[in-house]
This record gives sequence, structure tokens and C-alpha cells, in this order.
Amino acid sequence: MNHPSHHPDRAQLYADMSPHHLTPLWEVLHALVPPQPQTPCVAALWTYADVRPFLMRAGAAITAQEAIRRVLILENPALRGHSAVTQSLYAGLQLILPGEVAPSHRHTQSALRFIVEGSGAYTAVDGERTTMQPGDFIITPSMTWHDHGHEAQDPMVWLDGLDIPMLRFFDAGFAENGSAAMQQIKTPEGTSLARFGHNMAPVRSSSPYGKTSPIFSYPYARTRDALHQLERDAPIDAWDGVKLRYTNPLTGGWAMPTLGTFMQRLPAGFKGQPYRQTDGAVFSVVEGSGIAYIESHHGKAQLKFGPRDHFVVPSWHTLRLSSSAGCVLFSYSDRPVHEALGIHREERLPA
Ligand code: 1HN
Repeated sequence: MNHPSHHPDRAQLYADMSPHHLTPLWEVLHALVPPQPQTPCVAALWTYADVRPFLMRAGAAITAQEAIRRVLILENPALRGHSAVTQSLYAGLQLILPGEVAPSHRHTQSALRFIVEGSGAYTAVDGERTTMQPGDFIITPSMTWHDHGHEAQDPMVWLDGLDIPMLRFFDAGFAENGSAAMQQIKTPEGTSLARFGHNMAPVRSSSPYGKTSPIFSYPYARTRDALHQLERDAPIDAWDGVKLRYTNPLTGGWAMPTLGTFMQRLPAGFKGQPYRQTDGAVFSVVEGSGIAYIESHHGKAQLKFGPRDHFVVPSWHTLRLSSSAGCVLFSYSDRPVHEALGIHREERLPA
């Protein structure tokens, strides 16, 4: 009824105004303010068995030095060509081989690394190195110099999570290359963790990385201990199991200003209740296996996951997690931005 073909006068009006870069709101109003989020993004799973052979082939096809960053981007199936896993988040799996260096650069986009396979490679952030082990969560704060190198054995793979689509949305991206492939080391390894990672802080320090946590490596060993102790000694949340968020020790807030990061343990036999939230999330399976049941306006999906698999749960998709054997899941989302803007919503639904 409202179609312009039923209203030749309107159709003529639209045609006449179009060259002046004008468009009538009433034709698009419904789509602009939907009654609830209608993300084009879909839920998706990347099993490690599928991805790893392509990573290794990439390792033979190009060096880290030549690629700058040898990464396979996890693209949302509904956003092919956009280098995005949700409308606001980027995800990729990066490979570094023994003897390689991914050269130093810096950019306004913030990055996290979540270590998936191998150990012994390092990342350096503004003059301090940290050696990476599986399950470690590592931050490259906005505009800090960073390079990666691998002087140990065996291929090393990690998940890169960045806020690239957000910075693109705001047209706020800047980047520079370092003058040398490897930045100069100025601070012994572990200094940041000693300063800020023991529930204490230097008396006269201010935040070295602005809104980002001054701890740039959160070792898995500690996170794992905390989750297992809580599984033993504290109530299990019916939706999340045992779930903790990574914090900035100087503020108690998010570790990163644009990306919320979490680690959770689902006890053996866990059957989670469904929930949905406006922040889309990317999951990396650390240990164990389980099933993510997802429901949205796109339909239903059932993602069976095991160690080193990755999956994405977009905005306002209802998620229910279950695990018969028990598992540990890392995840990140754009929740800090939703919260800063006062638009975050979560619904915890009954089973
Ligand atoms: C980047 O700097 C890294 O430092 C990884 O490892 C992935 C994707 C886009 C832009 C910069 C890294 C990236 C990236």
C-alpha cells in the first residue's frame, strides 16, 4: 500500500530529490529503529581441525616478515569481505614460526591476543617482552609499539581480537611502522606484572597506558586456579557457570576500553540456562568440549565445540551453553562500549 508505485506523486518527489542527496525518512524509519536488534551477523563456528591446515599452508606460502602479520581472519559468514566477525569486532588466528619476527608497528586499534597453540614466542609492548603460553590473555594497548618474535620450537598460534570495525566506524584510525623490525627492550620481562599484578600498585604511578590496563599479560595458570577454586567452593551461576571478567587493577573496570574479556569454567554436566545480550561475543575454547545452542531471528544453530575451536555469538542471539565433560572458555565482546554509552542490555531467560 505504501509502496511508491501506489503513489506516483511520491515516487516523482523521491526521484526529484535524489540528485540533491535527500531521502525520505518515512520509507526507512522501521529499519532504522527496529523494535529489537536485527543484526545481519550470524552465529558461526571455526573448528581448529578445519583452520589449522590453512594456517600451516599460509606458513609455507608467506613469511611473517613479508605478511607483516600472518593472520587468517575469521569473517562472519554474513559479512564476507568486511574483515569483521561482528559489526564491531575483528577476530583472526595468527601464526608465527620459529625464527620469525612480526615487525614492530603501532596503531590506535587496541588488540588482544589469546594464546591457542604452542609456547615460547614473545610479544613486546612498549619495550617489555612477555613470553606467551596457551591460555594467556595479552593486551596491546592503543598506540603502543608491538612486535612478535619466536625463538623457541614449534609453530605458535594465537587469537587476535581487535576493535578494528569500531575505529573504522568512527574514522579514528592512525598507524605507524617502527624504525626497526624489533623494538628495543627497555624493561625486564615481568616488570609490569610485578608492579600491577599483585593487588598492589606503585605509590606514585599514573596509568602508563591510559584507559587500558597496565598489566599486559594475564597468565592462564592464575586464571585457571581461580576458576577451579570457585567451581569447588562457590555457587555455580545457572547461566554462566563460573565466569570472571579481566579487570584493570587501577580502576576495577574493564582491562581494555573497547573490548570486554572473560574466562569461564563450565563444570562437568553443566546445562546452562539461556540468555541474550546486546554485545556480540567471540569465544575461544581453551579446554574441554561442549555445545552452544543459539537462537535468533535467523533461526537455530547448535555448535559443538572442542579445544581450540572458535565461535561467534552475535548481538541479541539467545545462547545456552552445555558441557558434559566440563570446559574452559575465553571470550571477548564490545560490552565496555555498550556500557559507556548506556545501551547495554542483557536478558537472563528461564530454561
Ligand atoms: C595487528 O597489529 C596484529 O599486532 C594482528 O599482531 C592483527 C589486524 C589488523 C591490523 C593490525 C598484531 C591485526 C593487526
